Amino acid sequence: DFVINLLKHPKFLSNEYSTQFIDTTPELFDFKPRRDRATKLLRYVADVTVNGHPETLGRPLPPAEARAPKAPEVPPEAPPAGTRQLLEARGPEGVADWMLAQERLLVTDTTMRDGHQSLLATRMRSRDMIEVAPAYAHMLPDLFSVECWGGATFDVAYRFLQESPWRRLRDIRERMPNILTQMLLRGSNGVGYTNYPDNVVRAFTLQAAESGVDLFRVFDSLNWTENMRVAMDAVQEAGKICEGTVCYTGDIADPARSKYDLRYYVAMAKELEAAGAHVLGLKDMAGLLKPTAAGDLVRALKDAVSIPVHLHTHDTAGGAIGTILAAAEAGVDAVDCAMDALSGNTSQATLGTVVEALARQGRDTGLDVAAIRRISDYWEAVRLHYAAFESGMQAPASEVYLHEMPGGQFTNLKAQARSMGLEARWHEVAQTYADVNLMFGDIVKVTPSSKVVGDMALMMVAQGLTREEVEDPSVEVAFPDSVVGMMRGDLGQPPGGFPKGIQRKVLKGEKPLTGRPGKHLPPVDLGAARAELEGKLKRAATDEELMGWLMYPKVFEDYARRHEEYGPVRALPTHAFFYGMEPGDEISAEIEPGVTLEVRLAAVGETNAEGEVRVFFELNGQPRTIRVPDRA
Ligand code: BTN
Ligand code: 3PY
Ligand code: ZN
Repeated sequence: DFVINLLKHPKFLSNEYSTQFIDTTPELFDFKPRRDRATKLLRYVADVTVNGHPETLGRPLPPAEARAPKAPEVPPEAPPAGTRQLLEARGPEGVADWMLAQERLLVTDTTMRDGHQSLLATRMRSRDMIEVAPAYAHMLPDLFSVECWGGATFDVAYRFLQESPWRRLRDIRERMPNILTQMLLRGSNGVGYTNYPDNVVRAFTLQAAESGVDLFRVFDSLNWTENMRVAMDAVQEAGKICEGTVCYTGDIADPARSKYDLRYYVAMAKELEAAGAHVLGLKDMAGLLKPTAAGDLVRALKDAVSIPVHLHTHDTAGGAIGTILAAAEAGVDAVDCAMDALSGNTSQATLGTVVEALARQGRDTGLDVAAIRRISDYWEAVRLHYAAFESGMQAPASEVYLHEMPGGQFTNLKAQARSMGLEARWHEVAQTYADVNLMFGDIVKVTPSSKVVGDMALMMVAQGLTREEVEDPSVEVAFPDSVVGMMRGDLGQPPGGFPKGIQRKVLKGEKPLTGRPGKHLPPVDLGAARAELEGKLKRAATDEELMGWLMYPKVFEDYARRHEEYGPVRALPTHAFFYGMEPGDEISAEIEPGVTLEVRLAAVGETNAEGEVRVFFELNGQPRTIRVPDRA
């Protein structure tokens, strides 16, 4: 290896070689297979410093005043007991009974999952969450739960952030041992975009429980209870809290949207209770639930079921606080909010504001507003570093009542529109999204059904197609694969089925499924799958890795390959991860417990004749030089 490195070295090739060269050129010792983690990380930082990060190129930069976020300090002793200890002592039914007995309004903090999914295209890195987890444990032990896993965060962690979602979960759990961790699970779609075989859904759910999830909010993207049972059963098998969830769409007060009326929601709530839900989730993923409707709906649900009701809503139109206060008045047991600095607009209602609104009243949350402000200050500093992923939404918008896009989809769809050159035509995309919904029979739009509607809407705007043209049997239309899959029944069945005309046109004569997709998908041989994965990795795979690969084979393989090349980039501060370093910058990266690298960037050289740049670091005080290609 040494000789090969020497022979290939540009200085050697260019005759600048002397005997001193070997001593002054440490990269000669960077044998590829044995390259250590520190060198891999330096290579990553050097590469991003020279070439930029593909995800942030051309996007707005963090403001100059952005500093390293500093989480509030916590005392060395263990944090006070919380809901997590309640679950351990009394089990999931015990937690549900306890919820019903509380007079105060229970609160979930969604900042680490839906908050950044809805505001920052899901791009928040684990390090920013893990650093503040102890502050949550010590300063807000009365939170009901912290939603920190699932939904889109799973694949984004592997795909764009080059980190393991499982490791994130274990780290948060360890540093926040007293508050329930909560995840969003898409029923038979797992944390993916289509149905998986039943045994994969079960194994994934059990693994999530094992790795640290306490409360599972399980939903189905077409509100089909049948398609939620495998996941719900697995949560119960694991002894964790099963929040069976009904998704809210339309408007119960609008007779034109009678498909989704009060009776519809009550009927589904009863199905979920009968299916063994410990808690009933009411998931208003787009923020369509208006205050008066919230009061009526919560009263009806509380009458219909005997399990606690947990409300999730979004502030897209600016009305979430009104919805939450009306629901609290009507007796809802728990609600979701996001820390102030990551709240509002497509995210959740503002946590501090909800707490203040209810203070010294019957439903006082008991949460400490000073603690909320301090933790929110931390999130404010974190958010600045994600400027590249801001949606540009400047104000709440009642347009959501037209398009009904989930908050968690909004920033992602906008980014997709931007990449297709359609950002300036956003309001057309929104109108088309609404048209597609009606063309598909007025369906629940939440991942993955919302992605299908979004794909179709973008395609129609890009190609200038109207709903009438798409529905016209004589107009040739190339439908996106996701649309074909949904019309075929791959995601299950919406109430009343899909409209026959459009279904026939999309399927071109193919016969749709009407049963549960999981019933037709053959089980995966997990032993054989592991052997295949281990063959690709050329090493043993953990159970977590196997589950990551089963959910997202290609995304996981790419992640694993990059991990070989760049090492534990999760340890880098966010600014260094997305922008590299400037000469004089110093960072710390804890690459494993107790092993911290202190990195200083000394200088960046000129691009040489071979198109390479030398980047000069100090690593724990020792000089290190890294060469990277200049691809700019
Ligand atoms: C990603 O692929 O989006 C995240 C992993 C980082 C890829 C690194 S960034 C430095 C280097 N330059 C690239 O274009 N890719 C790698
Ligand atoms: C997701 O599934 O990611 C969602 O946020 C749905 O609201
Ligand atoms: Zn949401």
